[in-house]
Amino acid sequence: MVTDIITLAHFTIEEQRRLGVGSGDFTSLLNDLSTAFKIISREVNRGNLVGGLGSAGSDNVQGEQQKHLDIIANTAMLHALQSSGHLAGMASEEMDEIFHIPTRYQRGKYLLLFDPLDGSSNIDVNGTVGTIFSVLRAPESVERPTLKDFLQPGTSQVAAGYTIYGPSTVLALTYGSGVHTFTLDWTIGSFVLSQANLRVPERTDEFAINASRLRYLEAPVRRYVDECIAGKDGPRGMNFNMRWTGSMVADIHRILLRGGIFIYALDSANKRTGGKLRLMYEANPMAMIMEQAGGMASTGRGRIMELVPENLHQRVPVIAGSAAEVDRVIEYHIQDEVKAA
Ligand code: P6P
Repeated sequence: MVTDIITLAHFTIEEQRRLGVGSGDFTSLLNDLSTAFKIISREVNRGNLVGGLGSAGSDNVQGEQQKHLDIIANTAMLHALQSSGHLAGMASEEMDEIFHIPTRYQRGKYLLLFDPLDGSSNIDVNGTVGTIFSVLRAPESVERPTLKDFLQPGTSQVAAGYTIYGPSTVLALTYGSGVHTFTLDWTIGSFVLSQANLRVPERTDEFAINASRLRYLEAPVRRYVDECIAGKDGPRGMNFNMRWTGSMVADIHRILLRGGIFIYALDSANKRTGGKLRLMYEANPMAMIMEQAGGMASTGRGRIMELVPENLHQRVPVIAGSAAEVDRVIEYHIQDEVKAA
């Protein structure tokens, strides 16, 4: 029945009742987050019609060229969430420093970190992009959080997820009891439950890597990728397919739904910066999604969510997806270290 729908708010309230947690603050924060996602989806969908494409003529803290939509998405997040009354502060890939909640608004107990428009290099060619977010608890009785209050390991995340702006706008969300997806139904203006308690398929025949980086890879990762490419005549005895969209949200969402392994490892070209992807608002939230869906998320040498952050925009290697495949890459790292010992 078309009326037989479960909205994001309804699902969250029921889940909190089932889990015996929550005071409604979190449901209200999610509601404000969903407002930001709707605004960003609208702006992404209108693209050039509102002058949203192209470069903004500025660089972000990463030294990367900002697109108009990067700034539009960042502003949408700040404006929709600063007055929620549930945040003590925010941090964004697009801002050097943490964002303090203006004194005219009530503060709350959560910290929100986000990449407002991941994969935005694809936006000018109508590629899939997304918003990645991570929710932490602010330390008790902290009125005005400082940077150190944000630097918590991924295991401290209260909730995490992403919204992918593709043919559909889909929110993937976890607050520590499974991963659930919600599709934006524009006809009623609500995110509607599409799948509850998703599980990443344990095994896969797909891998995701930027193949132009093969020559930079460390031995264990290079071994894994070469074995996939060798196919059924190689050590794996099966053929693999490769997908790389240039948008982490799109690759992780595909892996969440049909399995796979996402690899942006440490390599000789990015070793100086520690990797490419950012720990606080890309790797950690995606790691929580993967682990809550039965997958894994590793640097190759350790669990991503156990890293103690040293700075807000810190980069890390990311090897995430189907457990059996991530496990194999970790095993190759161990074998490599034993050989080197
Ligand atoms: P490359 C987008 O810039 C991003 O941060 C991720 O979304 C994506 O997976 C990766 O970088 C793509 O990197 O080096 O292949 O362009």
